[in-house]
Amino acid sequence: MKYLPQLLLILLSGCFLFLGCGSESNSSNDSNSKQEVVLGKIALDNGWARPGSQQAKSAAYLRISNGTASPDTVLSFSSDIAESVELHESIENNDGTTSMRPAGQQVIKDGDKLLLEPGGLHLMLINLTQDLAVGDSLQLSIDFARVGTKNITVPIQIQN
Ligand SMILES: [Cu+2]
Repeated sequence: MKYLPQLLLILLSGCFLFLGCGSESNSSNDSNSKQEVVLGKIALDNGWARPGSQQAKSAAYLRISNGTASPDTVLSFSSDIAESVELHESIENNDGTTSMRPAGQQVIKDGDKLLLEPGGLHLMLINLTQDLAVGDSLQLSIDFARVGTKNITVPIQIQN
């Protein structure tokens, strides 16, 4: 009975060593796989959208600035007032007219900006669920591969 406290101590320290090893290996696993620390942030600003009628289309514009230390990819767009949102680019045809086509997935390098503005890249808000008049606002959600979903509320106006 005299040695019981010592025995407990040995058992306990054995436990701590074991736990210590366990948690160490866990944390190194995390940093190798899923856990990723994002420094800086993705900023959305200069947003606005054109007026439109229910069931018709509108266009929205904004600036996306990648202030993080790594490139990020824009995966998809959505809005609270449109059935779907597509990224388009305006192009000038050979006959001088302009048209637009879906733009591919955009990668924004660290420190870089993606500009969505009239005559260039823009968001097409398809099948509006309500009328949009000057003075109204709508919400845009943007899904990024690294930083997740970012939201911005933009005003309805005629021109920026
Ligand atoms: Cu378009």
